This record gives sequence, structure tokens and C-alpha cells, in this order.
Amino acid sequence: MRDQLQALEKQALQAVGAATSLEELNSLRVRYLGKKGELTAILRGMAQLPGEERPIIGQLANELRDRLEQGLADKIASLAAAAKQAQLAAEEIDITLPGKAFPVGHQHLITRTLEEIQNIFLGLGFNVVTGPEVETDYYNFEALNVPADHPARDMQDSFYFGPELLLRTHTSPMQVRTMEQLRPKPVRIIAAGRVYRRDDDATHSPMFHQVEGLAVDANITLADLKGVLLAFAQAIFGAERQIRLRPSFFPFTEPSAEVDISCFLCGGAGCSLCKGSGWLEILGSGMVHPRVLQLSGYDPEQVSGFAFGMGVERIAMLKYGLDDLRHLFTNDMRFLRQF
Ligand code: 2U9
Repeated sequence: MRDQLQALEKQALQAVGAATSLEELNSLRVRYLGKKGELTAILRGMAQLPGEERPIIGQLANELRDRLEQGLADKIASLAAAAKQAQLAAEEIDITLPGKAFPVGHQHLITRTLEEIQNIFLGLGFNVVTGPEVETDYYNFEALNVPADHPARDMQDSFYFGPELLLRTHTSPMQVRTMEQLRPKPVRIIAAGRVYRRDDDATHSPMFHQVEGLAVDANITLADLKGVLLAFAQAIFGAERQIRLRPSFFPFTEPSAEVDISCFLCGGAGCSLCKGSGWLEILGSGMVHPRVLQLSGYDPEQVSGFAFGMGVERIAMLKYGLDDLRHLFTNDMRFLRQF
């Protein structure tokens, strides 16, 4: 019986060693160790053995079973390891391949222009203020010397929420609010943000962006205004730029002036951009009206101020040669990507 067991073990271990799949190992387990397997068949013969032999053969059979189980487990582990190796080899990653391009966005042209303008005035000693887009009639009109029956209200046909509230038609309410907070101290700020007017064509949009400046202090003169605007014009449109002031009218400034820069395309000689004049209008300006100073709590006998205002879209159109401001709002990536 010992010989039988030895022969069985040798045969079974050989078969396990030669197996190449899990299925094969499973059927070997059934064949040798199963209920109707070969080991069970041999052990059935134990009944014929003399009594003292039985425990010895029983022990040998158990040890054989353990070794066979171990042999099967080892083979399963080595087959699994080989399968993993094969999978890893098949899935090999080529780290030298170029990566997938991740789409990176960039600033909108309006944001870029707005920041460029803000940075120039920050460099000239102005602070930037922002504030609410829904304003009261008082801050948007009254405090700026535009009373209820003033014709200037027609020039800025507005979006109202009721008799007292509207979408601000300019950023000027922020200058008024800042003056109220800072008085009697000097003011040197620019107000920036969205404004709303009932206007809609190739050069006007019902929503657009403004930057307005205000300086209030003792002894501020028109020369200070010209100096600041010349520095701005040269910073944004080139060091060779000149400016000229043309008399104009705004209810909140007196005197008032439209500001032109010498054409950056032809240098002032006259071209299609400046329509032969050599000059391009870029902003409006003036000395703060005494009544506006007074309404915000400053004494026009003690201080004076200058103010100016510009449309960010207009600056961007001039600087980047856009023919229609609506390109800035239709969000066609083919357009936006150019900048
Ligand atoms: C206060 C006092 C004065 C702001 C000014 C202009 C002239 C001006 C326009 C340019 C193009 C508006 O965007 S636009 O349509 N602005 O011409 N703005 S002076 O004057 C102020 C503002 C606030 C307290």
C-alpha cells in the first residue's frame, strides 16, 4: 500500500507540474483528492490491513494529501504570476508618447484691455473701485448734476426697475459714493465695470464696460488732467502719441472736453482709420462741476477736481482693429482665440 501511495504521489505531482491552466489543476484535484478520486480508492483498501498498520498508513495518506494540496496551491500561484506578467507585458505603457493636449483658456479681450487700463492708472497713483450695477436715481443722475427734467437723461436712455432704481448708465455713482466716504480727504480713483444703456449697433451695446477716473484735491487744474491723459495715451497707444482736447459738454464737468490721440496707424498724417483727420477720439473728460463736488460734501472753494471716462470696448476696438463691437459678445471662439 505504501508503494501504491508513493506511486500515486509521484504521478500526481508530475501531472500538477505539467499543468498549464487552472481548469487542468481543478480536474487533477478531483482526480486524485476527490471523493471518488484515486487516493480515496487506495484508502478503501485499508480495511484489509492488519490493525497496527492502519494508523501508520493513515498518517502517510494525510501527509501525502497535504503535499498534494501544497503542490496544487504553488502551481496555482505560479500560473497566476505568469498570467499577470503576460498582462503587464501586453499593456506596456510607452511614456515617450506625447500627452493629450489639455485645452487651456485665456482672458477675454475685454478683461485684458480692462486690466491693461487699470494697471496704467495704478501706476499713476490711482486706486481702483468697483460697486453695484443696480443704482438709485440719486447716485446715477441727481448727484451728478442731472436732475429729473435734464435732457442728458435722454442721451442715456436707461433700464429702470421702478421710479427709483435702474441699471447704472455709467460708473460715476461709484465716484460719488467714494467722495462721500473719503471727504474731506483727497480722492484719486478709477471706477471700472459694466454699465447699461438702451443702445445697440456696430459700435454700441446695451451692456458695455467703462473706466472712469476722478481726482479731487486742493489746486487740481486742467494741466493735471492733460498730464494724466497724455501719460495714459502714451502707455496704451505708444510713446509717440500726442493728445488734443476739444471743447464739449457734460452735466458733471465744467469745462468739458473730448480727448483725441494722434492716430497710431498713420502717426497723424491721415489714413482710413482716422478718416483723414490724423486724430482718434478715445475718451471724454473735464473739471468736476462745482455743484457735483458740493453735492458730495466737498467745498468747491477749497478743492477742485478732474474727471474722465472711457468705454473699454472702444479702446479694445481701436487697439486691436475690430470693425464691430458685437464680435466681443457673440463668443465665437474663432474670433476670441486670435487675442
Ligand atoms: C463724478 C464727476 C465727474 C466722468 C466723465 C466723461 C467725461 C465721458 C464717456 C466716455 C465714453 C462715457 O463710455 S462713454 O460713453 N464719458 O465722456 N465721463 S467726464 O465724470 C465724472 C464722473 C463722476 C463724480
